[in-house]
Amino acid sequence: MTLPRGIYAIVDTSATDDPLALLDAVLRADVRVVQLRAKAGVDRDLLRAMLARTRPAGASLIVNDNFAAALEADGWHGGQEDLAGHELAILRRDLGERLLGISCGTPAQALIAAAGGADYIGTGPYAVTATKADAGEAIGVAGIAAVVRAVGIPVVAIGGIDRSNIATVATSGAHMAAVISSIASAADPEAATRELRARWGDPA
Ligand code: TZP
Ligand code: MG
Repeated sequence: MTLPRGIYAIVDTSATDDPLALLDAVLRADVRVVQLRAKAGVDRDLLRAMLARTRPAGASLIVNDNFAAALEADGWHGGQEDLAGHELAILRRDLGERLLGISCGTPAQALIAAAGGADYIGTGPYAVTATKADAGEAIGVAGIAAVVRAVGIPVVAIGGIDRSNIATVATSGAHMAAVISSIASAADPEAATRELRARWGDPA
């Protein structure tokens, strides 16, 4: 499946008290790629309730970390640590048509993920973020652009992306911008998402 360009909204259960309300807001703002990030574990009832919203909206729902849960959804996103002890080719095979996204900190990691059949690469952090304690040093436009140049598959930039810097992130050549706090902590998440989309360059 091809990833559309634009905003990749991550519904992180530690960043919101009401993941379904947040999901509804981003779907109203026409986001078409959503990730469920639940570091305390994926609640299957929540996942199914999310799918009941994303499917009619024509949006893809990708599950972070939990591969078995991802098989109920539209894709899986894993980091380098999630790949340890797994054969990328087997994960790719088991996902079938579902999306496979891998977080990569360097062009070298991205090349390996792309060769293993990833549909997209997540890379960052673009800027300093309080959302992920072990996100590492900010890599900026140059770091994202280096990953974009290395691979022929879509790159999703992540980390510290907000209304003030998203237009700059777009200059990296990234295909999408992934956001957690700039939507989850907004007073009006739908309006915040629309503004991010506009600043990214998405048509209204
Ligand atoms: N991976 C790298 S940075 C990050 C993740 C999950 C956190 C992104 O959150 P925010 O709030 O958009 O900076
Ligand atoms: Mg992970």
